[in-house]
Amino acid sequence: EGVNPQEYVGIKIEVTEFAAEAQKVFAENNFDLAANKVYLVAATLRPETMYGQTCCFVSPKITYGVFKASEGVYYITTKRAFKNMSFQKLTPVRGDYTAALELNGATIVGSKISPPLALASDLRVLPMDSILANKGTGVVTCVPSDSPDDFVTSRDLVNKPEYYKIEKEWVQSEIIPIVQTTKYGNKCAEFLVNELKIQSPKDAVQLAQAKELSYKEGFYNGTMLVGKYKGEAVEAAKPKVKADMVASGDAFVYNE
Ligand code: A2H
Repeated sequence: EGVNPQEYVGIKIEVTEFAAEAQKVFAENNFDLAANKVYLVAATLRPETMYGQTCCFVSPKITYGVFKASEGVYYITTKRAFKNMSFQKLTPVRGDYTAALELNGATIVGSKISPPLALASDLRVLPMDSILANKGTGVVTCVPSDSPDDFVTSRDLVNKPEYYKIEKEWVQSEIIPIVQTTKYGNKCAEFLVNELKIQSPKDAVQLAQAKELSYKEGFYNGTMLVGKYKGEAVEAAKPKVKADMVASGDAFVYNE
């Protein structure tokens, strides 16, 4: 972790139906899923792109905690992230980060979700091997129009469903344009992945470059194509979408 604090927006993604494996773990821990709302909390730097969500990524290599956030409300994040939240007045008891139960990422894959603002429906939790355990919440919401990592991971999932132990149908194939850019069109991520000839989610060096280029172009030369701030510059729309999501209770600001 660097010297400068990083501000993320924590997006609350409701899990509407857990995968069978996960349901078993909840039952074993006497956790009543019918009586509580459980959200995956995804850390993002691009709240204005949330219209384009197509799935939510977790890592099969990460163990997540299910933590009480308020009465009847639980968050799924890494222990590290919830610990940080507990010192930022985002949880019921300062410094309390005891999980109600733990779930391996692999057991959550296939769960049905309902992400805020998403234009697509019937979305699922899918695996992403490149998620880092020591950044954000360990949960990444997938926006394949604007994130090169999300685009390449989604493409790999469609091409190798057996390898990833998923159903091909769980991957949303349609990419909805969210931001119009000057240099890279309205599917920035796909454009840059092709331009830089990125083959796999493991091409970390080129992906970092694509991420940098798409982030800058989207922020400084992007225009919203959808939503309440359609037609506005991304630079202007971004803080407004963030504020709206925080006000509606769909998101919160989280620092690390
Ligand atoms: B961003 P930074 Cl549309 N491991 O959100 C790997 N990646 C992670 C992560 C983790 N533990 N936690 C968050 N991230 C991703 C949206 C998005 C993002 C778009 C475009 C670019 C982009 C949708 N995914 O990120 O290392 C999250 O993906 C590129 C800047 O803290 C988060 O924002 O700079 C971003 O990486 C945080 O990256």
